[in-house]
Formats: sequence, C-alpha cells, structure tokens
Amino acid sequence: MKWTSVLFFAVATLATFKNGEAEAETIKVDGADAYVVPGRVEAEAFHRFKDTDLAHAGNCGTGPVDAEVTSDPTGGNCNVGWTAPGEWLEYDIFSQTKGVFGMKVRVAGQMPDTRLHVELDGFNISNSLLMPQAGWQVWDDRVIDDVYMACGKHRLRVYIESGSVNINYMDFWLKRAL
Ligand SMILES: [Ca+2]
Ligand SMILES: [Ca+2]
Repeated sequence: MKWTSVLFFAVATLATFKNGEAEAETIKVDGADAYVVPGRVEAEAFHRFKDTDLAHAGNCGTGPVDAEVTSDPTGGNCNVGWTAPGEWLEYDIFSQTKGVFGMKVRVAGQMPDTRLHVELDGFNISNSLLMPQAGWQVWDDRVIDDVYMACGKHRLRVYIESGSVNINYMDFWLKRAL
C-alpha cells in the first residue's frame, strides 16, 4: 500500500448507521482542518453529526445531513435544512486568541416554538434560543454574548431541541483579548 492511500484512509469519514439514524466521525491526522476563529463556521461543512434519517433532502451535498443552496443575501453557499429534534452538528474550531468572543447563529424558519442551543466543549453556552418564523429563507441572527475561549482547539455543537430550522453559518468575533 502506498503512503498516499494510507493517508486517504486516515482522513476518510466513518459513518455508522443504527435504527435509521446516522452518526459519523471524521478521523483527522491533525488539527489542520479545524475552523480558525475569529471567523465563520459553515453549518453544512461539519465534522460530526447526528441525523434522524438516512435520506438526503435538498440540492446541496450528499449524505444523511440535509442541505440546500441558500438564498441568504449574506452568502454562505448552502444551508442545513429539514432539521429535527435531537439532531446535532459538531465542528472543530481553533481559537487563535485567548479571549471573550461574540458569536451568532444565522438561521431561518417558519415553524412555531423551534429551539436550538449551542454547546462549547460540552457546555451549553446559549441556553434555549427561540428560532425565527418569518420564512425558510428569511434569515436572521441569534447572538450569544461573551463566549470565553482559551487559545487552542475547541468543539462546537449545535443541537436542535424542537421544531425545525434552517442553519447557514456561525460567526465568531473577538470582543476582548485576555
Ligand atoms: Ca436526513
Ligand atoms: Ca452555509
């Protein structure tokens, strides 16, 4: 076996399927593919996920996580959609600075009482956020103030609590270096 094929195998995504649900984990050789913050994390370009069905809905990407080309005027290529309670998306991020960050989640939807929360390194940092109802492509921000991060690698998870919402991206900005 050539070294190139060993490397390819090492970065391949492993998916497990059980009870009609899907979870996957990307095995990484190093931290080079973590999102650098301050910066933008694209919702549809996740590292790990849980999705409640194997089918792919939408015209963007493949695999169990459903996504479509977005019409958000601020860009973002595709948005995750057709989300369901209990589903989550996870991202490896790398903070260049020890500090207090602001964060926003770019979302659109039209279902009542749709809620999600955001976890950083396993801690709920947002509490339950109520999602907008103006339309599936009428985009809005949900801002989380004062997110503390040490320099280095962190794990970000967006967890759907109820209803269904479209998610385009998450932005981080530095409020205050420490
Ligand atoms: Ca699906
Ligand atoms: Ca996006």
